[in-house]
Amino acid sequence: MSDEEVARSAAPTATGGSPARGLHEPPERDMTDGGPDMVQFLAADGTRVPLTDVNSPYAAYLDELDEEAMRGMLRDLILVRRVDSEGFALQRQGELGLWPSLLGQEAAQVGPGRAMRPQDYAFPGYREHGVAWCKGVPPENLLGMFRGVNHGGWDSNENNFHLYTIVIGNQMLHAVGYAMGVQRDGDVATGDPERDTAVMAFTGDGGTSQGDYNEALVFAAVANAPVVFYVQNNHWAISEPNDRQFRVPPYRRADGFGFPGVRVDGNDVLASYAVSRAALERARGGEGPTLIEAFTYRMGAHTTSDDPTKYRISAEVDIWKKKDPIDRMRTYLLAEGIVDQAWLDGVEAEADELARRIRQACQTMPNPPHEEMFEHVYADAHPLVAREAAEFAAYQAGFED
Ligand SMILES: Cc1ncc(C[n+]2csc(CCOP(=O)(O)OP(=O)(O)O)c2C)c(N)n1
Ligand SMILES: [Mg+2]
Repeated sequence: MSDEEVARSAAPTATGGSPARGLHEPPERDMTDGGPDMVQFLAADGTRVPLTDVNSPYAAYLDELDEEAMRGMLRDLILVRRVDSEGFALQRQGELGLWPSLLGQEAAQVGPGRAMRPQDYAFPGYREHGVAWCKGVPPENLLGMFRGVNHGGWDSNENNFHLYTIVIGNQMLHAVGYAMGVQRDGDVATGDPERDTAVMAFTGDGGTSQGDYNEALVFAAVANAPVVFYVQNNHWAISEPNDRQFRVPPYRRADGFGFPGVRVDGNDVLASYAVSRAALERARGGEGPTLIEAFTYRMGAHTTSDDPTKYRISAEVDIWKKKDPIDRMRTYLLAEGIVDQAWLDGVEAEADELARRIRQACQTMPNPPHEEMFEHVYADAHPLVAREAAEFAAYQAGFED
């Protein structure tokens, strides 16, 4: 039997419960093909896609990119992947309780991350390590929550990157609320590029099924809020595939809310950058929301607690391996002579150093005082929390040392 057949035959007993669903049978249509509406500039083999009606509206943003910026994009992709693999390793070595990997989604995150201006505010889910990187959040700060030593680990307002949100879709409402605040502060459509502000809200394909998501889109549309909804369609919501999530793809659903929707190749950093630039400029200019669906793939498990061989076939993963976001940008820049092997070796050395830094920061993170868990629950003191904190202190005091 092939690996795939073995996995298939093992699935019913391995998943347990009743009735066992077994491995997901992909629908007959090719779910790995983004279709003719998808904006793409870099094909999977690293060659430039000719201009078409679909991608040409975004081409001007790429003309602005000089060689330094292109190299910066590739460097970000490589370093972000290293941050991620270090997070994964630290979990496996018992240093973190959990790690949600972004493997395969680097371009889907570095594109919008680099398109945002410093004043733009990002509202992430829990997998947006690449956006965090581009917004300037030190990667070691991402680890605290997954090590269980804090509830966040960074000041949202320092880099305009909100704390991770585990409650699926919830951050979409926070983002729209913030964007409506930006509107009321008058920081939209002033024409001042340092002042005009957009908000970017990140969620996944699974997030689009949540009430919060749909409520947020209604509010944003009606308020004409300066927000960009960025759905990373990585094709899986834990073990739920796209075909159990929607019949009409996320980008087309924007029409029903009353604002533009666009599907972009999330494994193409140039395309995800250019499409994000356009949507952010629309928002800052007072033209309202845009929905971007970044068509990508979750190459790894949902988190380190998950085993995707229980529910998806390896053939699907193999198809996506050939669409790798880093390989295609590297191939393109090598062919154009924008980078060479010496430059790549330099970035690899930088990645090694970064991994060392993250590891050391993780292993030396102090355990917080127990009382700290009662802080920041509410903005102001709350009698119930105060009582619980006092009870806990009394309990702790009951121990001899
Ligand atoms: C409101 C809510 N329901 C259920 C969960 C459990 N849960 C955690 S991740 C997840 C799947 C999310 O999938 P998707 O939005 O596609 O994001 P991805 O993990 O693929 O990045 C679910 C259901 C949760 N965290 N919050
Ligand atoms: Mg998903």
